[in-house]
Amino acid sequence: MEIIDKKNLEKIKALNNQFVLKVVDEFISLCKPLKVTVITDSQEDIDYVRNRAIELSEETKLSLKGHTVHYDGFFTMSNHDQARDKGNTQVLVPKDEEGSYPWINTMEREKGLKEVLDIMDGCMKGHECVIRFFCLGPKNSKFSILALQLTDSFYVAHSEDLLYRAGYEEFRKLNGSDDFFYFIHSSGELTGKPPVTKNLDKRRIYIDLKEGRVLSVNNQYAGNSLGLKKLALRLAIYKANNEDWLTEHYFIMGVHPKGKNRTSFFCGAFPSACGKTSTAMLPGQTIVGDDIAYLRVWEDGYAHSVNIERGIFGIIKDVNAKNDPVIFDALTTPRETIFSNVLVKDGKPYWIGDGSTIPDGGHNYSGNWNKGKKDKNGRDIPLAHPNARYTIRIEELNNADPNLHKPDGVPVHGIFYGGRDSDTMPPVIESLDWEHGVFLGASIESETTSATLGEEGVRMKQPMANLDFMVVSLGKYIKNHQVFGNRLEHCPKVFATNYFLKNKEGKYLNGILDKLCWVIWAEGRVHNDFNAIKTPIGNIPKYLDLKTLFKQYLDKDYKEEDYIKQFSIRPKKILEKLDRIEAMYKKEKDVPEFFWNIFNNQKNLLINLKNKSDSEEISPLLF
Ligand code: OXD
Ligand code: MN
Repeated sequence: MEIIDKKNLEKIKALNNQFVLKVVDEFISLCKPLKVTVITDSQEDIDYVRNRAIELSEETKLSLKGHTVHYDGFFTMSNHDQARDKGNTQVLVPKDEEGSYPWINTMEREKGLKEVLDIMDGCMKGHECVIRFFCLGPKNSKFSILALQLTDSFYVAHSEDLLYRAGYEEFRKLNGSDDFFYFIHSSGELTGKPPVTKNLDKRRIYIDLKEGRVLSVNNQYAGNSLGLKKLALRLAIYKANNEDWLTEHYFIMGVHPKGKNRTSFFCGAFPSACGKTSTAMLPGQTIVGDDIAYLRVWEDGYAHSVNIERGIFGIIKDVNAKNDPVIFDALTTPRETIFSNVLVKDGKPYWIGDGSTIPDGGHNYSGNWNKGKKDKNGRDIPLAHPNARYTIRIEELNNADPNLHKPDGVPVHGIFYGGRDSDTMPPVIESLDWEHGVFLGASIESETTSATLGEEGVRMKQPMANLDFMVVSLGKYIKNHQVFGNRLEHCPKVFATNYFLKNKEGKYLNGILDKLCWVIWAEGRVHNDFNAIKTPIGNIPKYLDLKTLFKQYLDKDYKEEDYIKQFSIRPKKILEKLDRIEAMYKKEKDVPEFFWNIFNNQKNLLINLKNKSDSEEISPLLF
């Protein structure tokens, strides 16, 4: 502890928590930083983090007040640190469990710890290490979990300040308990200016369930580095699924139908880069959260949910004034905002699909950039990375929901599950009941995107958009969903959405803002405002209801022929999907019976439908 000066050590000691001291001592000794700085909830400390990120060139100021840009490591279009690294993310398990979960990367705990602790030995040499305390969830709330972060990246520490609630004072209230998560992160050896991680081959993100901690090294991309984001998500999934609540990859939004004087709250899980944030930020609605929620059965008979975050780390690609007016406005006005992996010219950020005229040159994640620049493998380097991001606070937005920090959270009236599916499912369907809703969520498929490393456009299974973070068996997880809903007096209605349906020529069948109509329709269904058409896979909207909603909300004339194309049921395609689902779930040991009952029932109904008609697409008007 010699390297922590008296003032900083006093800040830790004031917490009266032996476990905090132990963790700090252990990892400072291992990582060997030059200096240690402890950050409390004081404005002075928080400003220090923001300023250090700039002094160290991890962030650079842009023209608009409060705006900065950060870059993550980049060597080539296929070797970079611009997305989540699923391959090097491992869940540490007891020896006899290694390799026994088909969808989870597991490694024997002792072996994994040895490997990562070896890599971490001296990883902070020459760096300043910052110690931060946060609260995952609202303060003074039954939902919340505290988190301790050690990192040598001021970009990470600054991002967490935008994204999470400060928790130093909450740690004081712990009364010495060791009931918190902790995260040790190091960018490792750095290269260049701005400084980026050099040894990407030694990037590791190891999740130690037993200790409630994650060790992450040789990376900067927030999905890998920020303890409180996807790393805490995994620890919380483990905790929730071994208790009686849920941790989900959900946004939470308030839906405000015109002329109704009511608010309904919806959660929604979509894989990364599938329209999740842009749903939560739809015009006329309010946002509670865009990424991660904790849910509990509440005294009023509803499930209540809280956003464990208070900010957004959103994908910036295709955010423009036309398609995402609310987000675009937030990003083009002065406020504390970190842009990452975008193009900068004369202090202004540019990104793919921003609707502006792109300059021919500037600075981006590959250094100096000119139109036509290629990596050393001859691949085009786009002006901004497709997974370039922005980080902002929700409470500063005009559309922030007033319940964001409410310790009781908000009641959940409905849940959406969505994926990137070009040819199988209609834009929106309503489940027949809760268990069918769990089945729909568990059967989400989605084509891969640039938010994770690897090839794009490959169809993958994405149960509840949570498979990347799954640290318990899928069977147990699905079962917990079933049980959770069955405990509720007021069960949320479940909807499956698909914003990405295309025609045979590969053209999208819907406009980007059409999702507003699906959301408003779903909200109306919760309150019995609309009738629906029952099909074997669930209930779909009636044409005339949608026609009215399109006019009212988007001022669009929604044509019946478009409705028919979008809402036709495709038994052949859906049966193929069921085959894929079957193959997946057959590999799991403990899939609950209700899942197979629904599966078999759906399959029979679809086979009947297919036998009745020669057409691959059955018009919604025929049901
Ligand atoms: C995210 C992700 O950043 O899911 O939210 O990748
Ligand atoms: Mn996410």
